[in-house]
Amino acid sequence: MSDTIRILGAPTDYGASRRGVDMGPSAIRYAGLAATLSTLGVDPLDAGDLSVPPVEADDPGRADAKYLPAIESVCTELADRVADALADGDRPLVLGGDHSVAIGSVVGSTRDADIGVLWFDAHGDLNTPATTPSGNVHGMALAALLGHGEFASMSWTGTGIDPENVALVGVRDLDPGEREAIRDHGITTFSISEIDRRGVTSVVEDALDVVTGRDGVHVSLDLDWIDPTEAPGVGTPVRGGVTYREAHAALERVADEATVRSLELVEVNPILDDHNRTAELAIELAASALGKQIL
Ligand code: 4U7
Ligand code: MN
Ligand code: MN
Ligand code: MN
Repeated sequence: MSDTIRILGAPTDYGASRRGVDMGPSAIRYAGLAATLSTLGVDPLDAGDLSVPPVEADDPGRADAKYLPAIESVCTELADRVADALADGDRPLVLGGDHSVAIGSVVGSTRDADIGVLWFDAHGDLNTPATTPSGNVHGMALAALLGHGEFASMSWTGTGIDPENVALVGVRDLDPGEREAIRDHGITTFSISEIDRRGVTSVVEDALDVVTGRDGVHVSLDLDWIDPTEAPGVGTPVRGGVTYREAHAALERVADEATVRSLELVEVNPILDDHNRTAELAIELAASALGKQIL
């Protein structure tokens, strides 16, 4: 694999309840993404933003999966762009956008490979249209990728990923249907309480045991995984997240132990942010995941 990181912006907020994450790619670029990547000795190649179809804001379509056709269109294009980057020997770095864009990133990353998926999030993202309390597809992204419920019949979300190759890290806000999904499908899940008890390094090492050993790992980083005092610019903040250093320690372990095949930074909402600090943190964490050395 070359040392080129291909940046793909996916400026959509159709999967979220609050507007603003569609400006995530701009905020992350503005915070100095390309310059930071260059200091790591990798070549940033900015492939620009995907086109996002305009939709009528007051017509989300079905209430149990809002804006689903628009999300399908974005994710289908994103999957192709991610797969193309990998076929050219570049590593894709996807900038969300809300977490529904992960459906495109992971579908693209698995197209020609057998991968593990590491999902850092306050939430499980394991709802389906039948269990969702909100109708927001960003809360269903992982369920879609695993083909749960109605997603089993949607070919654009299909990955064939085995739930045994997925790890959820840092969750602290699950809905009843998500708990059931974790139990029924045997998805390895490390709660924030387990991080409290055992420490983030040991927990992430266990998560890495689950996801490594195949062709590479997709790292999905929802910025609401981090405590809102450090990452206030997210649409669905949940108190009690990992600290600044815990987040870095986790991604440093990822860089040490895994082949990061594809990476995404999602749910940055500049409207709710404090002087772009959440976008800055997203970049720093990407640098740690890509092997930034302190010494
Ligand atoms: B994110 C929620 F009900 N579970 O489904 C839902 F709490 O990508 C939140 O992790 C989903 O930010 C959050 O709407 C999705 C809710
Ligand atoms: Mn999420
Ligand atoms: Mn989340
Ligand atoms: Mn969120």
